[in-house]
Amino acid sequence: MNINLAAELVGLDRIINSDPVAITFFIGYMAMFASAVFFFVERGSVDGKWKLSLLVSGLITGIAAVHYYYMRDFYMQTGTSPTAFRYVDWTLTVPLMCVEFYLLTKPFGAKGSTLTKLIIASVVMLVTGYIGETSGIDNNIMWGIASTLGYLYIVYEVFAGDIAQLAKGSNSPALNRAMFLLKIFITLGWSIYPIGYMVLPGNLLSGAFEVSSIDLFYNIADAINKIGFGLVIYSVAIAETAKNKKALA
Ligand SMILES: *C/C=C(C)/C=C/C=C(C)/C=C/C1=C(C)CCCC1(C)C
Repeated sequence: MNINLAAELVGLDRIINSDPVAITFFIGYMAMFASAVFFFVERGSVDGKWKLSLLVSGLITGIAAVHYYYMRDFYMQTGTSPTAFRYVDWTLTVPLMCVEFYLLTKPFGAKGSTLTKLIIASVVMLVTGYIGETSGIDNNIMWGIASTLGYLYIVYEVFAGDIAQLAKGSNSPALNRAMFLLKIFITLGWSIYPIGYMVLPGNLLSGAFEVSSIDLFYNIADAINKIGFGLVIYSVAIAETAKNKKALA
């Protein structure tokens, strides 16, 4: 059997023909997997209360790795967007990112109700986004707007709401720097997703990019946001652990 035919049968021709979407599914899978291993192992080198934060970072990237494994296969076999897998992944991982904000501000009095509000906002954002992506050309702008309201609520909580107020109570430079970076992630990093969504037929950027580039936007955004978010938390955990060791010595 000819090598190209064999490759086509398993969908590998997309990689051989250097399809950028297929390549980012591959790299995304490996990067998520490697990051999950890193966060799980590094749990061992941070102080008690940070272990849970690193565990959550490991779960976020680990859950994403499993979904990328399936999404990559789905894309290779069909050449279409694995939208359902994508949203299952986000429905699990975005609330876990809210948990990270909660854990960071818990020492300064974060309550369960703050976490609940963030999780409700993320579910609103994702359910309406999913309906928008699957309900066809006529309504995706409307659902996109509804989803954006959920997104803006999360941004509000982190910039001016409970999370912002609580973080002010901390006098740790490492935590303040982390909050600053996480704000950049949720404004610039997370804004890549609605830009990808706007490439859908009938939406504001339709025609500006190929439809398949939606997955390119989402794959790049996922790698930046999930791994970057985890690394920011890792860096505060390491800094705070070192500070405690010094204080004890
Ligand atoms: C790890 C996955 C993350 C951080 C996913 C974040 C997803 C979003 C911020 C999605 C936002 C959307 C809008 C704001 C409007 C259009 C529909 C969405 C769901 C793409």
